[in-house]
Amino acid sequence: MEHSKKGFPEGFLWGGAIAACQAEGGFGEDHKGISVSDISFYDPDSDRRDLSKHLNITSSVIEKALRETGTKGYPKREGIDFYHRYEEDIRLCAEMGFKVFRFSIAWSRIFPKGDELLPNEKGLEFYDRVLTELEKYNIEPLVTLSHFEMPLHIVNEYGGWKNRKVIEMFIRFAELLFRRYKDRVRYWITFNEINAGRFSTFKSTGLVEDRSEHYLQDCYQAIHHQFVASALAVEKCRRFAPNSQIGCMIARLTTYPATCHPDDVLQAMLDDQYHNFFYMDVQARGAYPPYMNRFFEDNGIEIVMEPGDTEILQNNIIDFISFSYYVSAITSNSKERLAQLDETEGNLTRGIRNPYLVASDWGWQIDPVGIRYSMNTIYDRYQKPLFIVENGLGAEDKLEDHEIHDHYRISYLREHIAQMKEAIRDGVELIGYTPWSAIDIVSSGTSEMSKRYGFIYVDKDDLGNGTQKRYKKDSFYWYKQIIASNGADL
Ligand code: BGP
Repeated sequence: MEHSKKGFPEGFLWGGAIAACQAEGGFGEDHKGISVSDISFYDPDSDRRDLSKHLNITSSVIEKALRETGTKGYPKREGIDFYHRYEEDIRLCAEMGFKVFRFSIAWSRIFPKGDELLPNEKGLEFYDRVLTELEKYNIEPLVTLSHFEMPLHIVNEYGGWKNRKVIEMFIRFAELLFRRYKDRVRYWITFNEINAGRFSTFKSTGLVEDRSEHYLQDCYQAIHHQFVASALAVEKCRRFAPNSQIGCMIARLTTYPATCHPDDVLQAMLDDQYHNFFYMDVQARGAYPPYMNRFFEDNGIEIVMEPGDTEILQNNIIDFISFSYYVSAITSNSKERLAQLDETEGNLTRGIRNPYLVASDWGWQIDPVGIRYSMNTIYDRYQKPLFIVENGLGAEDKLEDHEIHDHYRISYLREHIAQMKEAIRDGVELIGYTPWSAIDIVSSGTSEMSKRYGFIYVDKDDLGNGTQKRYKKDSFYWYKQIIASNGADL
């Protein structure tokens, strides 16, 4: 890819992203198993319910709770019915000029329980068809192996990722996909937002959040197992799909010091290390960074490693770094200073409000400059190509006379793309950009349909009412123009 001084390089991969658990629906179809995401749902009467709060999750517990609320588990179990409507959805993305489409392959569709030795062929055939459709329009697939879709059986039977046995199950799944799709997929991501294992543990590692003294220990042990699994996936990818590239993925949690007090500046540095760099250091440099030893010591955590783990991590570093970027937050180490500031919502974790920024309707602070800052800090440290695989604005769009005037989304994206352009001029190597989301899908955090991110509107509400018809938003036409001009016509 030729990087010019002026803007986006030739061949830049413009596109959009979705995840199986939020888009596909097709729950239970063609032998799909229940996944961790399938049991978190929106309940209009008691705000949100997340069954992960139940310690003993079994499918009968789920079915009972779903019956009690009368929601049938809507909407995650129905998604936007991408399982049956993928042809139309991909055609619309092609109409926007997509060069790349990011999606995930649901583990629970291929190995419904997770611990089987043989895959579910029916599940694989669905992804064969999705790839055929993308090939029709010359759209590159960017495939996430794990996007909050672990089979629930693994949580019930094995305790999720804190159990080392899960590595083997995951690798069986990953190797199968590399072998099958080696000539059809050039870009892979191992774990979506691997740092979610610290913040949103249930959907990421299958760990139910609690206050026990083992909780942090279990969290980091589960994350260690994902690191090893990610590195082993890199190894398998190199062996079975040598023409493709494989990357890690984090939720970039950009945090500034609340004041110029040196303690706050230091706190921001520590937050960056613990919540962002730790995950990239292990996967892009191939070793646990020294600052984590102190963190583990201070928190009484001892990571159990098996002989050979250090070499596995060292020998299998990723090809590119991908990340999601939505918001920034601020931090301070002083209770007095914090008391003067408000809290805010954010991706995966809550934060402290920055008085210089405005926030979305869901309280996520909008900070386009933060994307340039983040790209520079990451690229400086690793000098590896970056891929921005999520970025966007969740908003409550209104359908008026078959149109959606989402000027707020256009502004959000325009300002972020302008800052990406600046970062490229700063020298950052950026492979592509897949905003969240290509099309409206169910929100991961709230399980609502009304928190929309797409360029394409899907007529469906939080209660499952609607025609499911697709409508092009104003941002659809705007983004088409951006892609056609390779980012020149902002
Ligand atoms: C990221 C996830 C996505 C996505 C996005 C927006 O954390 O990788 O799956 O949904 O955030 O979050 P939400 O849907 O909660 O607004």
